[in-house]
Amino acid sequence: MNIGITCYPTYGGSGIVATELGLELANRGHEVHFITYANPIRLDPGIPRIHYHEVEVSTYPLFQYPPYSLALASCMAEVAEDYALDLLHVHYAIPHSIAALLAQQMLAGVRRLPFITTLHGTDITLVGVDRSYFPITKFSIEKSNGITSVSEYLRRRTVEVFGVSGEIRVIHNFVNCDLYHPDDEKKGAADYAPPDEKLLIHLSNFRPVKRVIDCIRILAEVRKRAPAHLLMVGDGPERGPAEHLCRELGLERHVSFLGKQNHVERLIPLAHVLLMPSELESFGLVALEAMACGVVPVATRVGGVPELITDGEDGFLEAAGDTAAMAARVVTLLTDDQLHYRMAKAGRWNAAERFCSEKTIPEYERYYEQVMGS
Ligand code: GMT
Repeated sequence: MNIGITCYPTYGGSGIVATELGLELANRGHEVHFITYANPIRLDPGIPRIHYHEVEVSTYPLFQYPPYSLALASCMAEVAEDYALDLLHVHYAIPHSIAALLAQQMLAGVRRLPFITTLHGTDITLVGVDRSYFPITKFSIEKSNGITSVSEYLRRRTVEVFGVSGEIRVIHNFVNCDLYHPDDEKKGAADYAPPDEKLLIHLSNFRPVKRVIDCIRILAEVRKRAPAHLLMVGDGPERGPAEHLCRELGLERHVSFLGKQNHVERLIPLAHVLLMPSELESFGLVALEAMACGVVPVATRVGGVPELITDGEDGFLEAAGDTAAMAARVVTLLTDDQLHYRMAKAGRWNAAERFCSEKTIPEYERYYEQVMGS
């Protein structure tokens, strides 16, 4: 198939899923065309069957807001025609879905261009419900030729909030279990902390919904009972406040802010525990990546997270904001090696059995064929 993929190429779960999906599809022999405003972060150049088309958004003094969605629609239509695309797959509804609809209409009479919208979370739970975006989000979802959501929770929310009556296919996020795997020796941890300190890790885009500051509070509690060092990976608006809190609590030496990292599969396995104290996650991709690496997630019981993590078996779930409970779970994992071993193994098993790319990519392929044939 010739597949066009549009996503936010920046540091966010939806862009990562779209990029990994494109790579896996190319690996299976499909031609994949990324249509984005920048090269997606996990996309290294020179990969066979991967093509990248940059959306250029010209500015003009009259435009207070450059019309990105229009430039995107034009680029989608152009690429679809030039490269005989069979299908567009857009990740994150706003504004990608409406741009795909425009591209489809621009090509009417020239070629058929069905499009699939994958809903990721904040496009429904935060941005989509905003009054200014609600009607267009609902419209673009209803006009999509196929809709998928990354969790059952998100499917339900979409039906509740937008009253969508058509099918929303749940295709859970996935992980490449060959790339993301445990490192039992964790030798690289010595680059960050002395040998008696185990590593905790947090990765996100540091937006308020991630409750990044809770990670610092959790570490402060944990260190009263067990030696630990925290790796903070990513960047965003909450980084400043988190660094400030570290200084206030005298934790500077025990937290490393690493900024945005491309090869997180090399960092995650160094840790013992992942902290994901989010207010809301429609899925929680980073928890899946951690489980594939044998790193036990201590997370919140929100959104679609319980579809991935079974509390007490392959991770721990607590209420959002309950940093004391999360800290207690972390201490248990750092001090009880047998429990940690059991839960790490269970997490790896869950990731490999239920969420590995070999299982999920064919689900997307089958859905593409269904949508193209309908
Ligand atoms: O979490 C973010 O802020 C980024 C956002 C995105 O769309 O880029 O992530 C959402 O999509 C991820 C990939 O499907 C999910 O794993 C995240 O749970 C989801 N985030 C939220 O629902 C807050």
